[in-house]
Amino acid sequence: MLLSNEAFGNDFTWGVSTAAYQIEGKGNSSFTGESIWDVFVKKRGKIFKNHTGDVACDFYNRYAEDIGLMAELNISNYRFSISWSRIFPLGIGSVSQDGITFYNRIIDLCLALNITPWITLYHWDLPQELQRKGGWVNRDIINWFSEFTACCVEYFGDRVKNWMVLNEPMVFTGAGYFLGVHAPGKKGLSNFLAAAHHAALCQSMAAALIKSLQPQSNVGTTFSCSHIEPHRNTTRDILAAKKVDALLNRFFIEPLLGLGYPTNELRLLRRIERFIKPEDEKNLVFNMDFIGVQNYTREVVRHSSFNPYLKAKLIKANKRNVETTLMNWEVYPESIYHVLKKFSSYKNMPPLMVTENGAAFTDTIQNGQIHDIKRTQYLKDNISQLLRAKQEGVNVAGYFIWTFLDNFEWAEGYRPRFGLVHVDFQTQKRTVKSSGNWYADFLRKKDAAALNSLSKMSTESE
Ligand code: IFM
Repeated sequence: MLLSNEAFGNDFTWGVSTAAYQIEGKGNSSFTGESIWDVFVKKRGKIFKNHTGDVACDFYNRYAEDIGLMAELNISNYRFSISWSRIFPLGIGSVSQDGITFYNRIIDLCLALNITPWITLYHWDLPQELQRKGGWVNRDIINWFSEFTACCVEYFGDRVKNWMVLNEPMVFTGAGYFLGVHAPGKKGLSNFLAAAHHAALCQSMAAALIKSLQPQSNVGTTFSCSHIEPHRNTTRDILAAKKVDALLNRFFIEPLLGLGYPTNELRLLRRIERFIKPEDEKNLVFNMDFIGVQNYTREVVRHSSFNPYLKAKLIKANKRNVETTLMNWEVYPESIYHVLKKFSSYKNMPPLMVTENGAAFTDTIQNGQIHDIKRTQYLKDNISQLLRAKQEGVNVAGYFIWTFLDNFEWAEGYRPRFGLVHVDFQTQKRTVKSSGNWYADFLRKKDAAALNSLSKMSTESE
């Protein structure tokens, strides 16, 4: 069956996503403050081959060329994040006009090229000055984040309507404050639970703040989600899968919907109570305009007595004899369908948007071209599963590919490439991959369909 965007309707949002630290590089701005990632990448052994985001895709200097390329590829929605330390070099206090100017230029160029900007406020690059005070573990982050949010709305809200508060709170609190494998490299249950609770509060309270400052805005937040399956159909594996589901999928959405943290399935979450103040329960709840779900794979889970917290273990994809991406994530397109069904089954769930989906595979350049057949197939299969969910009544309103440019993939450095556009990190040359051309073509058909229906309307009215 030929996959066409027409099946999704004319008001469906199609786009691409990026994040500041992964593409911008420091640029030549001497007014930018340090972020926790600037510091973390300098610690030896934390990042693949000690790569850093110092230059990345040099988007800071090349944004005009890149956004121009986006327009050439018929991409009409661009989700990007604001680097907090470019706006507030010290995290709070005085605003850097240089940072404001940089994002103003991006927004203005997008609008001039008919690309709608979607801003993510926090995609993991906390100002280092705030980490010195404890970062997400310090409850003062609620005030710091409010100041940053209000500043972004004040400077950009005259042209930007679409906001995403956090990118994947489970990942930045889990990897950054429990496992220590992402910035700021902190470990332990107590750090994690404090950071997670403060992130959950910032998520709802910043959304409420945006709405109060800009009532016509479209506000959401984004969650990493995976379809979870037990390894075997045994009571122990089923229980283990439920616990992992509570942690990976339910932890942040349920308090936002007024259901509280999923402590029944995951008793260790009860320890979060010591960070909860009386007024928090109501402050955790907010009626978002949309919920962003980000899906790449599924997880298969078994019971394990070696894991003291969860009594569960994820079975890595390379141990399961399945097709994998360079992240060692199983290629399993049905996951996006299951995740959408699961999220839409909550009462009062606002419209869903897939705010990230994509894959890293080995790309080879032959005669100056990259035929990334696997990535193209991955995208087609995932979009087909999205359509399946939509046709079964799931209220899903958009889809953003992760990502536009090959970029800095956090602890994995530049090794896994997710982009629709290849970046030669020596020369900064951009080459559109065949997946990028396929997406352009897929989106172009939408224009053709719109033109057809317009010409049909004008013929009918004659
Ligand atoms: O690159 C990341 C992104 O920053 C957050 N979501 C998952 C992507 C792929 O790992």
